[in-house]
Amino acid sequence: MEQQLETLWKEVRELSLGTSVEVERLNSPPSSLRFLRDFVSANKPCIISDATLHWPAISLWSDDKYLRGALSGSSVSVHLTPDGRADALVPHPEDSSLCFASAHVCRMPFSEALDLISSDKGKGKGKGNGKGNGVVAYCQEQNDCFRNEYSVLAGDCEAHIPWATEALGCLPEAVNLWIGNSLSHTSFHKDHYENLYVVVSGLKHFLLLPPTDVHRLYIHHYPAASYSYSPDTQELILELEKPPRYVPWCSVDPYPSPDSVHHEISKFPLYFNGPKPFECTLRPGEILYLPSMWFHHVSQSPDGRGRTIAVNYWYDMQFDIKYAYFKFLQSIHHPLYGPTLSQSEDKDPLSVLSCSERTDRSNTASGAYEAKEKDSKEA
Ligand SMILES: O=C(O)CCC(=O)C(=O)O
Repeated sequence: MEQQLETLWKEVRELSLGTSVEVERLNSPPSSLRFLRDFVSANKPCIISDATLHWPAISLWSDDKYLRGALSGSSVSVHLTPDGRADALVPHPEDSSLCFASAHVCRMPFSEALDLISSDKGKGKGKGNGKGNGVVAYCQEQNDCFRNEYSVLAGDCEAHIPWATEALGCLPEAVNLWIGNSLSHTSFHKDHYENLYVVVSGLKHFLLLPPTDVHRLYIHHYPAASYSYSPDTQELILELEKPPRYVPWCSVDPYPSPDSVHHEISKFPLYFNGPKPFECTLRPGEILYLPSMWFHHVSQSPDGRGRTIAVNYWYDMQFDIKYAYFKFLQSIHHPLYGPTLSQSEDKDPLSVLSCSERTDRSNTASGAYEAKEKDSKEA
């Protein structure tokens, strides 16, 4: 089976995605027909340059006074972690194994959140807990937060991406805002959405792998844990969920520390010795089409004020034959892979929209929105 899977990874690149690690760039927005035919149906990413430079957000959101004034009465959701890695694998609080850690999520006045993101404390250099714990703040919540918490900014962006809406035949299910600093990282995962991702300020760096490469991410079950913040001690404490819950998550960290690089390569050879991930940096005014079920890892380089701001539009995906093929592929055991996802997680064939074996944020606290939405549709 090893050989057949390697052939699959190679053929998908040769026949459809291309053999370079670059994501195809379009100089202007495609027609809805071309977008549907060449990218959505092909489940293939692309970047559209000069797509949103006309949005008022591009100039207005670099002005702190404007943002603070417009959002002066608003409180927003902020994810707090010690090191900028939320929904990520970190050492277990009780032993040396890994657990899946969710951020401490709180609401605070927008100005306070912005100060925290831009300050030294917001960059993880604040008062520690003796174990190097600072606090890194990331304004985000994948629950349509742009249209809920930031509705006063609605006029600064388009409500939807017209050619994508026409191609996909629906309006976005959720529009989310992301404001982070250089430390905010999002670990490899996938989503069951067609994603149109727009950078407004700073740069976003994406690593992308197609769904056919699922075995290369070593998805295993990890015990769920979450951070809680104590305002008195200004510490984030990691606690395991009780009763225990297990989250299937990608094991690969694509940027291991120099100390651990050899160890990581030997643990995850299918990732490190296989085809390189697609790689791209998104600039203000550009849109990345990130197809449904593609694995993505996201990091960022801030603008002059220490921030990266982005808005993304999640459109419903079709749970069609591609999805069925993907689930079948995922169920195949790779000899180098270790234990596979438990098939018992997915007993009910009608539960495809709510099953917990999806390695995406529906397994996590921050993905509750997606899970809830999908479940309610299924019911
Ligand atoms: O910007 C980020 O940090 C993550 C974005 C992401 O994972 C998504 O849009 O699905």
